[in-house]
Amino acid sequence: MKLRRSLPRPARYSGFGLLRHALGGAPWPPVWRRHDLRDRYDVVVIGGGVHGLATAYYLAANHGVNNVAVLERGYLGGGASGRNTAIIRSNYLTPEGVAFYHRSVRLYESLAADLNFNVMFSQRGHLTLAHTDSALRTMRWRAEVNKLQGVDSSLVGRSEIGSLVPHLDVSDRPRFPILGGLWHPPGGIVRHDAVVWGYARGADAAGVHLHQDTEVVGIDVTGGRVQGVRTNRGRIAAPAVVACTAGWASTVCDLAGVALPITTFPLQAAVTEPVRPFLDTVVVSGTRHVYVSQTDRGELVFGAAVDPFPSYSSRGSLEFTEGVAAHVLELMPALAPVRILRQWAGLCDMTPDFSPVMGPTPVEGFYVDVGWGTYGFKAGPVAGETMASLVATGKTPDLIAPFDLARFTDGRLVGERGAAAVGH
Ligand code: PYC
Repeated sequence: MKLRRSLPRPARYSGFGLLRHALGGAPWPPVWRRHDLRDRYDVVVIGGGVHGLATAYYLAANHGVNNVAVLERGYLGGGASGRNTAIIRSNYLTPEGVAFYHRSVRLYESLAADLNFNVMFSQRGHLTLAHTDSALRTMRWRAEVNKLQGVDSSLVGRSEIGSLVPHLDVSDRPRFPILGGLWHPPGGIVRHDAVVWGYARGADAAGVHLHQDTEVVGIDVTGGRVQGVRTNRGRIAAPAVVACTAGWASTVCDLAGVALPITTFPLQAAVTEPVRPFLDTVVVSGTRHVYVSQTDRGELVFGAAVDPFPSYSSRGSLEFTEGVAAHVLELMPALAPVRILRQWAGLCDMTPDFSPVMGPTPVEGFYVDVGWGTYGFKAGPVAGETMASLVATGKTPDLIAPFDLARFTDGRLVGERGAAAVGH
């Protein structure tokens, strides 16, 4: 905390300053700087998404470690951080998952103030619909596990759902009528680019080097210890290397000889033309394989389950669009005239238990923050905070101890399938 207060603050704008930039043509100062690649850093973070940037930021802010490089082969936030549906929640199923994501929601709540950057976190509430008795049973279970950890979640019935989201069809007409739901008021959505830019700006101001267009092509390991990385711009020596990649975690970790139990699947999402604000909750239906929220611009964001086959493709498919439209219309028939504007896919590194892989690896000095499946964006802040603590102190924080790589060989899985996302 003491160190955090002594961090240099990024530029702050007065109302007049904003006007001058907006109307007067004064150039905006860059949010982060370019640097030459040093041939040595104390920590190299692979991946310039929210996890990598948050890890670098908290290394500097909480531990005073700022001789840090974040290496991103494309542009900051151009991977999974820019290809998600920006849903934030902590209503998980396992005590380990709930505690972990609860901390993330707490960090999101103060993030705009901490970073002096408006991340547009809107805690509008998150509603998961149950269309079957077994789904209701799982939701009751989740609600109880949540409450035990101080997380606000409860089971709600049809009439309450009808008042929470008036456009939902709560009648008996649909093929799978809504029977009830899990209501989680602290859940919501955030502006994903703003989270990336806020962490990038904070890390840059603290002295971290952010290197875009810098691809890691090799990880040097000698005698079981990491020595550094090789990039398309040269070699960097580093006693600590942290893999914070999503979509390519198994190929990146393979460079260090670390095998991961990960299979990569695309997940598609779409956005509609803007319509008047009418939906002020996030609505999820596992049975219907769909989730819907409305952005501040009025667009509806639709997401689905992962595609049914592993792939590294991030192209959209007509099959997805047809499926998601049909499922949304079953839930909200009034949306029939609304047109889909665009769609995208992100890559999801799925683990067998639907929980991430975080912590040290058999290669000394090489750490992983991977396996983020369909739940990575919401975990960015807590993943950064805990990984930074691990790297700086050498001690694994309690919050991430259950997610270690060894659990797959020791048989200690953290089965989060029932709450990780929809319909996998
Ligand atoms: O876990 O909330 C979630 C989620 C939303 C979209 C994909 N996963």
